[in-house]
Amino acid sequence: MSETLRFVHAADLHLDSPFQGIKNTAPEHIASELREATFRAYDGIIDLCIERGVQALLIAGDVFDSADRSLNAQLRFIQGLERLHVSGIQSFVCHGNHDPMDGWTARLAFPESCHRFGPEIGAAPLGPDGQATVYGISYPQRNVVHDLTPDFQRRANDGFAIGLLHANVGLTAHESYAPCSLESLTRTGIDYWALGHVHNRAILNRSNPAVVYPGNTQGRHPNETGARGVYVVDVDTNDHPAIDFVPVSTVRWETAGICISELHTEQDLIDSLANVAEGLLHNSDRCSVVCRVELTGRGPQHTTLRRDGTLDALRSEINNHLSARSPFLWCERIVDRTGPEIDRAERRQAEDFLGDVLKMIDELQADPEERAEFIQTALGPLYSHSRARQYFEGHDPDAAGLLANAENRILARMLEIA
Ligand SMILES: [Mn+2]
Repeated sequence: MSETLRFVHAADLHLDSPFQGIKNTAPEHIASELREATFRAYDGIIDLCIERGVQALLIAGDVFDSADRSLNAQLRFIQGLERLHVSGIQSFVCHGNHDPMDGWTARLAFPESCHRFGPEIGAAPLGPDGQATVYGISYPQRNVVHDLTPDFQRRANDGFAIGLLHANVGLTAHESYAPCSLESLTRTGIDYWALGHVHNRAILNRSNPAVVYPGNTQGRHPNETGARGVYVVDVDTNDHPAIDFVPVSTVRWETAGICISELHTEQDLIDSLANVAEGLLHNSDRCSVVCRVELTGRGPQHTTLRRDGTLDALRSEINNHLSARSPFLWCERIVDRTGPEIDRAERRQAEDFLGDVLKMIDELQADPEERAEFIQTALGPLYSHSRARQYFEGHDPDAAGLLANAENRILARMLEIA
């Protein structure tokens, strides 16, 4: 390649995500800001492309949150592409499992500079002199169970070759979303794999070929924490890509933990929660925050936390102070994993049933392998259940956490101090 190339690689915009869970509990201004969040992130990407003077925007699938995409989402998506078009920036789009081609699509006019890939692998030139070529394919329907990469093959006069694909690299064998491997991606001769599907950003390989997931552009639930964004990619004259993350999300999901062992009064508990919430908002780079707080440890406040209505009252106390600010913080949930204050060491020494249980738990906690086996046996029926198992695929249970939780429940029941 004779000239340098700059593009933005985005994926998983999930435009018009409903944020269903929060919508029902949060005040109107927060619900509407969340409803707008995926669009604001997208508009931020368009601004970024124009500010950085890139040649192209690549979007690797899941543009829309559902196959039954709203007209509003489609119109606003095109508005962004139009802004790029006016600035002389090309766009390349493929669709994934959330927005496959058999979903409802309005017949709308796209700008000429936008290339949308169909259900067969296609190629399109990038740049006025064909300095790069983009290959891509869209999902015809939600499930694509085979590896699509063998049909991608670069040609000699492609320039810098980019593959735009929604796919699962190197995960479980039973994946329904175009499973492939680093080896199969490398065999194609493509220089940069602009992937989508995995929502946490990851650079699986930096070059020859670069294999990159930018992650989603706006977190949508408690497991999608922190800043979310896109990669700006600069390809030098030796075809080496420099890959730079730029956040675009306007609302961040965060989780925080508080240990109650040193909190003696209810006021201590409230102050500690307020400090943690202020800290999250302070460190959010001027983004709004939706947070979940987990309370752990043993202490005198456990009995207060177990009283009806306590968790709701604590949550309201935080939200009354911080949800009206701009940027706002909204505590969506406080999870109580605390235990009663007891002299555990003494109980453990006792020659009784509870002493035996605590000794057994300690042995399991000290041996990760035994512990995992014990928990797997206990959860076996759930993991092999014909309907439940799909929700657990690829998720190992948090054995230590489950066991600690079980201990707390056993202690609470047996000592009747819940
Ligand atoms: Mn997705």
